[in-house]
Amino acid sequence: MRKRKFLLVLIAIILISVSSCKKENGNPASTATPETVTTPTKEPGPTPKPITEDEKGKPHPQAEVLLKEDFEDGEINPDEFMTLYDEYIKISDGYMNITEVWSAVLPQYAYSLATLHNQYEFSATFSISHLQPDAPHIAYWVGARVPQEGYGAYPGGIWLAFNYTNQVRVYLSGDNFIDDKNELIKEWDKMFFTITAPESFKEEHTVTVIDTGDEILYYMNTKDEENYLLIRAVLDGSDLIIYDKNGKNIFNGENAINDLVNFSIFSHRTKSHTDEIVLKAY
Ligand SMILES: [Ca+2]
Ligand SMILES: [Ca+2]
Repeated sequence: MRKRKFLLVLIAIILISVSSCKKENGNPASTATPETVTTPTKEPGPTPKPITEDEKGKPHPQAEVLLKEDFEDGEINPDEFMTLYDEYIKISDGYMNITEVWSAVLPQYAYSLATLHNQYEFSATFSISHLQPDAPHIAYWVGARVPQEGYGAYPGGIWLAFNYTNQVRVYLSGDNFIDDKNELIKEWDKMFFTITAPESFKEEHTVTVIDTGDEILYYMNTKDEENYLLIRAVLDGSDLIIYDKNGKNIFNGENAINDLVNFSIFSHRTKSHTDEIVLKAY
């Protein structure tokens, strides 16, 4: 018995050393990892505050407010927020009302993940008074990694689109959706799947989207929970893996999400009433 164990161990050692030799002598392309080579010699730069694995991806109690617009002064600070089609934005009594056509609002910030901050937390507090069934894209979209154009018609972002029901659409770009004729869907307004939120947006809620660099998470507040997790999207190279609140895998597909951090709200042909939008970081 002992002899056999010894032999097995010996075989394992030989196999390991053969495979490591192969790696050393093998394909040069597979050994080219400049990031790991240059990291130790880098000049010491700023580093974000420590964050635990448990804190990561959740709204952080000590997150710093970077930009905030509560509409109390009747206008949107153009140094902090970019607006698209602002002729449809009407501000009154501390609310931004967008009740016809569409508009979008984007925080303007020089994001710096991993050097200055661990994560960015973007939230919008809003309700919807457009109370009739129509197309899924008639909604209030909250986006992360949004393209420079800032709204849903351009690819690259991940968006959750809210309406007066509990049905929330998760819009994704990339070759992820096929129609009933088995053809690839290319129209921006049809590239989605549906999840169910615990409460509708007839009443006001706060939606918070967090970007940690490798994960994008959406939360909303409910009667029972301050931060109810709607989805957790893991950006794993070319793969996009999405989980629900219970950790159940609800989507797997192509990761066609932009690399650069950028957020937006895009009120599209609905009637929306926004109390405030806030960008935080930790
Ligand atoms: Ca203002
Ligand atoms: Ca307000």
